[in-house]
Amino acid sequence: MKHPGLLTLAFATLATTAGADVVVSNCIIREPTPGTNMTAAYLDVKFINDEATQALRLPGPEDLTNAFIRDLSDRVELHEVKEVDGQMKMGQIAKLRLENDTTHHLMPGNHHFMLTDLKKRPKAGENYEVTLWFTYSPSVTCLAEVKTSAEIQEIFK
Ligand SMILES: [Cu+2]
Repeated sequence: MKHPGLLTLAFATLATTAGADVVVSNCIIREPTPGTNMTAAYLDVKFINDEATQALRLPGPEDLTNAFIRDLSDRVELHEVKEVDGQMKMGQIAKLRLENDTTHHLMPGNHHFMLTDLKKRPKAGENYEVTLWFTYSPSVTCLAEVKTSAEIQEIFK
C-alpha cells in the first residue's frame, strides 16, 4: 500500500462526520412551579443528512423519539401543542420528524419534553444530563441548565 497515512485520514474524517449528524444545543429544564410534580425540557435539534451520513446509514428523514433524564424522571414524554376548539392543548406524540438541515426548536407553546413523577425537584442553576433518542442515529446527550419560568419567558420572548 502506497499511502497508508492518507487512507487512515479518510476513515477518520468519515467517522467524525457520521458522529455529528444530529446536533443538539440550548438544552433547558424548567424549574417546576410550586405544588406541581412535573416540568418541561426544551432544546434545539438539527439533523444534517449530508453525503457522508448517507453513505453510512439509511437515507431519508430522521425522527426524534424520546429523551431520558436519569436523575429527574423515569417518565419523560415527547409532547406537541395544538389548537383544539380554540384552546391550546398538549398531548404525547410518538416521534418528531426532523427535516434535513433544519433547526427544530422544542420550546414553550411548541414541542417539548414533559417530565412527570419527578425523583427530585430541579433548582435553577443546576445541570442535568438529557439523552435524546432517534430512530437511526445514536443517542446524543446534552447538559441542560435549570432555569426559572421568568428566565425562560425572557429567552423565548
Ligand atoms: Cu407537555
